[in-house]
Amino acid sequence: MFKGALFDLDGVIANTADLHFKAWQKLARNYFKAELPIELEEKTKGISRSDSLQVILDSLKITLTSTEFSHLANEKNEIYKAYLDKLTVADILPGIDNFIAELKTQHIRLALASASQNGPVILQKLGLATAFDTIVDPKQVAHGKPAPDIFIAAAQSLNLQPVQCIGLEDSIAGITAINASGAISIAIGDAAKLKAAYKIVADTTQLNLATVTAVFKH
Ligand code: B16
Ligand code: MG
Repeated sequence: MFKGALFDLDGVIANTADLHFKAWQKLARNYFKAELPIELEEKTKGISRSDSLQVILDSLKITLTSTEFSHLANEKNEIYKAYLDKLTVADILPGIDNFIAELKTQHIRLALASASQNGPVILQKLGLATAFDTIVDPKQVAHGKPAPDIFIAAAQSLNLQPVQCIGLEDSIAGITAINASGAISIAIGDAAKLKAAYKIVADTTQLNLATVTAVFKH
């Protein structure tokens, strides 16, 4: 039986993944009069704000000074935070509340392993601030997803080894990170995209103790 659950946030606990891309689209329209190619939505999922901006600039073939880069990254965050204003408990993805409750009945420890610097604020708005034993600060890890650092740090924060944990993710970068950490990866979303995961469920309603216990053979 596993002892820890390492949760991604955007796209796993709440549907904020959509809001991130909406904010990038608005930024690109405002500053570059550009429409972002839809494939950038997946390419920016799970990776840090600055890595996402770089992916977008590369796609648009735009070079910025470091001052301009920081300004745009901050602007995107302001747009995103305005979207977060409306976030409430009702925005927790279906099934997540029950899943967390089930994990707690088994004394499984929970860590947040989100790339988002807005993670603590979002958990507060969702009424989940006390649900997690630990929250990893993404600024404190050397390499962002797809590197394994944040999942290794999340397991360590629970005094566990990654192999004693499951990791839950909606992004390709996140699944790569979990696999490299040694934890058992569980993907939520499109099976064709997330095929590197150990187990894939179509949506959060399918996350439950029985399903994740069955995949954990340790
Ligand atoms: P912020 P996750 C990630 O969150 C998002 O998937 C990604 O789109 C975003 O760029 C990143 O957080 C950084 O977010 O700008 O709020 O610090 O999926 O790892 O929970
Ligand atoms: Mg995510």
